[in-house]
Amino acid sequence: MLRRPASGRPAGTAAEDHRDLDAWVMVRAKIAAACLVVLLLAACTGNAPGAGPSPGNGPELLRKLDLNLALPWSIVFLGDGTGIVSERDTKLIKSIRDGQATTVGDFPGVVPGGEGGLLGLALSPTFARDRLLYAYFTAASDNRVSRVRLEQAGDGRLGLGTPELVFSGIPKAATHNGGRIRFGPDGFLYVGTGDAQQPEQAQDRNALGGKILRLTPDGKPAPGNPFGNTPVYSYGHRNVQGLAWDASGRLWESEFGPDVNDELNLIEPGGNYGWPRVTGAPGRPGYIDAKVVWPSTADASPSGLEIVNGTAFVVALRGQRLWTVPLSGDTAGTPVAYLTGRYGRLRDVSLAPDGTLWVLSNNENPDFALVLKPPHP
Ligand SMILES: [Ca+2]
Repeated sequence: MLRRPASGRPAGTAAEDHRDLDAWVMVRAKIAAACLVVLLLAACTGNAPGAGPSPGNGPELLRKLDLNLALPWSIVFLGDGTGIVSERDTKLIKSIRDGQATTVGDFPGVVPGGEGGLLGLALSPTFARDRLLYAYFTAASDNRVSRVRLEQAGDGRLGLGTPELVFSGIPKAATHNGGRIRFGPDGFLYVGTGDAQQPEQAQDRNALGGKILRLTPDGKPAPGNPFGNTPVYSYGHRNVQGLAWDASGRLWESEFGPDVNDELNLIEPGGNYGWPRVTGAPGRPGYIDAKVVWPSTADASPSGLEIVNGTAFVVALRGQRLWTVPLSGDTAGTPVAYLTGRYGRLRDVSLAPDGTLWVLSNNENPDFALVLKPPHP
C-alpha cells in the first residue's frame, strides 16, 4: 500500500475528478514546499511508488493518435480492431479506424452537465449476433443504461439504430455519477454508480447510488445477486470509475476517494466498501478495506481500469499518469507510475484485440489516444 503525505486538500473546493482550482494550486505549492522539507528531513522513508518508466518491465508507448476527440470517456473494441468511443459532452459515438476518428451518431436522450453526459460503453457478449452497444449516460432526470444496434452499411460505415432503455433510475448530480459498465465473464452487465452527492445512499441497499449493480442483458436483477431480487451487487462505494476482471474471474474496481484515499478494490458479492463511514483501509469490522490506497488524490483520482497478464492498469485524471499494480491472487502489490505529467489527464484504458493497450486523454485541447504495448508477464 502506498504511504505518502496526505495532500490535506480543503474539502469542497474541487470537482469530483479533482480538477484543480487556481487558489488551491497556490495553497498546494506552499504545502509542497513544506512537504519537501519534511521529506528531506525524513530521508524519504517509506515505500513511495516508483516514478517509472522502468525500461523492460513497463508498458511501452508505441504511438500517440491525434484523433481530435472532445472529452472521450470510454473506448471498447470490435473484433476487427475498430475502436468505439463515447464523448461525454458532445453526446457523440465515434469510431476509430486507421488512426482516424469518424462520427457514428449522436446518442439520443443524453443531457450533459457537470461530470454527467455520455459515459461508459460496453459491447454485448453476443455482439457478433446482435450488434448491441450498451451505454451509460446522464439523462434529464437520472443516470441510465440504454442499448443500441451498431448498424453497418455495405461500405463499412457504422451508424446507430434506435436506442432501447435497459435500466433507469440511477441518481444523477453534477458530480459522483459513476458511469462505468462492463459485461463480466458470467455474461451479466455490471454497472458502477456514484453516490450523486448523497453519501448515505451508498449504505442504503435499497438505493441505486454508490453501488455496483449486476444486471441481465435486459436490465433485470441478475440471478444469484447477494440481496435477492435486487440489482445491488456491492455497496458502500463513493464513485465507481473502473471495472475489470482478472484471469481467475475476480472483479476489481477503481474508485474516487474524497479529499484523500483513492482506492483499488477487490469486489466481493454483497460486500460493503465503507463509504461514507470509512475510506481506504482502516481495518474497521464490517467494511472491506481497499487493496490499494492512494492517500493523495493529487497522485491518482483514478478512472478507467484494465487488467492484462496479472497487472492492473489504472489511469489517473488529476494524477496525470498510468498506474500499474501487480496482482497476485487476492492481493495487490506496490503501484508503479508511468507517463507521469506527460499527457495530461487520462480517462480510460482498454485492451484492443491486437494486444495493445489504449489510453484516452481527458484534456479537451483536443483529446487523443495513446497506444501502448503492455509489459511481458
Ligand atoms: Ca472504500
